[in-house]
Amino acid sequence: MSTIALVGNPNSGKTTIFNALTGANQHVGNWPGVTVEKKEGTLKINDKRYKIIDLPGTYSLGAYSEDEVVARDFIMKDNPDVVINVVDATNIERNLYLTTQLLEMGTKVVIALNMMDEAKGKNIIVDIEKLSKELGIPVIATVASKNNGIDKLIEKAIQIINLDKKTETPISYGKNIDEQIDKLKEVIESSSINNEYPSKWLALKLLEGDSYIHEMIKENNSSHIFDILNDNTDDAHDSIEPELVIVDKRYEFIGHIVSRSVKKPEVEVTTRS
Ligand code: GDP
Ligand code: K
Ligand code: MG
Repeated sequence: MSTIALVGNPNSGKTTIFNALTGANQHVGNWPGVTVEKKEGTLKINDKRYKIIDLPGTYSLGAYSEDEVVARDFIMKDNPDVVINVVDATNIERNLYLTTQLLEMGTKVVIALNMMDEAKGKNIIVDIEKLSKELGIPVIATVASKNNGIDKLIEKAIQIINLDKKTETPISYGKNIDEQIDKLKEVIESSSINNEYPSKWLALKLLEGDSYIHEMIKENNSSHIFDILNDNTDDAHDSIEPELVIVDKRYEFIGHIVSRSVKKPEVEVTTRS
């Protein structure tokens, strides 16, 4: 049975979409080892069944909370066949930050651009086709609370499951960090680290100072990787911390895309003399 995971910021509409897809065929439990709620259900379309997972709402996929680790571990280790990334259309920039991290993971993604009714009310105009083209992944407009766009969304998700190609939208973090990623990637690949995670992603997380991945590498007796990491960070000593550059470049990537595909009303500036 293929698996479809719902990922998105809190209150973006994940559970509304989950309910629309699974109806009464759902089950609520807990993720092993943590108190985070696990919502699972099934969807039946044309005699085919799909497992639907409602992942905890997060703004990021780092190691800062149990929710983030549960969500990213599910994506990395359980390999859902496709991720539906629910994006709140009234707050596109912030929501796309999570999207950039899904793209970094190399997972198949389709965006449900939700809350389109509220976006309209706020005069936010989205060029869906352009947004989709710039991100390199399908974008479907939805109003989940009115069940609008859900059929089209699931049709697109299933279509992607059946495609061979993985979605890859490379984000450049600048010459310096891109080179460090490549170097670390090579070392990781020639080490004995488990390959549950793609090595390029591990390299990125190491540079970000991800505590969970650092711990995993320590436990793998691969501490020689830290020597390389330290060497690299020494080289770049005069520049700012890599994790700050990485965050910055993600926002730069988003800003570039949003400036081309989203029109918002100008904020009125009142001046007094
Ligand atoms: P989650 O935290 O991502 O699971 O978000 P929920 O599915 O719980 O939705 C948060 C709130 O937004 C709920 O009150 C929903 O009824 C509402 N909601 C969901 N989708 C839409 C939408 O497209 N438009 C509007 N106006 N409200 C929505
Ligand atoms: K909620
Ligand atoms: Mg929810």
